[in-house]
Amino acid sequence: MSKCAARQTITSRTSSQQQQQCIQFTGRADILSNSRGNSRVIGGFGRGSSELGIPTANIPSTALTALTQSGIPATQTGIYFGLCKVAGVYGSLERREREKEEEEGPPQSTIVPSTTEITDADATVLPMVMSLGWNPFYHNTELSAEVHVVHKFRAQFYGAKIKLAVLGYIRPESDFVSVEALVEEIMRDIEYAKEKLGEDGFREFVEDGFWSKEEE
Ligand code: RBF
Ligand code: MG
Repeated sequence: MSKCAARQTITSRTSSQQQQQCIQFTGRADILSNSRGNSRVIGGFGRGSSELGIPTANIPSTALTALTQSGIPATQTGIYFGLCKVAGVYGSLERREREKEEEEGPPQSTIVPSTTEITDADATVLPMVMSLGWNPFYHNTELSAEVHVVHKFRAQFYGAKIKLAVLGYIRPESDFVSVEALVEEIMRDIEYAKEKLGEDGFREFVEDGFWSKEEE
């Protein structure tokens, strides 16, 4: 399989109208370590783990460009599902104070490098759900891509390389009345993703050569 084959069976959780669109936008997003080194997991808004209990790997905006160039237009914001693999060395995250009180977007942070490798048990092909957009619930002013990996990792993986195959569209982003309602919706996204990834046409991607390919 060289590319995500057109799968006529892709459905959205929300409406049949989306159905047409997601066929068009499924594609492989290979954003693993390229020569610009811009595909490492960075620290984000700091809400994923603490406030929602749903940790997300934040994809740097530079890598977002690669993502959008390989099939997903930046304008097609929403929630997607697919597979992902985290590998290589990781470090810890050091937060810097905000320069200005009114500054928007993610706080400045630095990854303190280390030589610790992701364990083999964590470096497997895993299900993921991805949010691409503006997080209307939080009124973000910056486009962001965040990946929640459906797996219990043994450690945080800031700075690690992440490889993604975006396989389908789930729903558009929405606003919610509460954090609980947002979390509930994300839980439904995860269930939907697991179900879809077990189906013919998706299951095969776990074995794809894409995952073992060495990157430059
Ligand atoms: N944020 C929203 O404001 N609206 C959403 O519909 C929404 N859906 C999400 C779905 C998934 C699968 C994930 C991982 C995140 C989603 N988020 C959404 C983003 C969420 O607000 C964000 O991960 C946290 O605020 C941490 O930055
Ligand atoms: Mg996060």
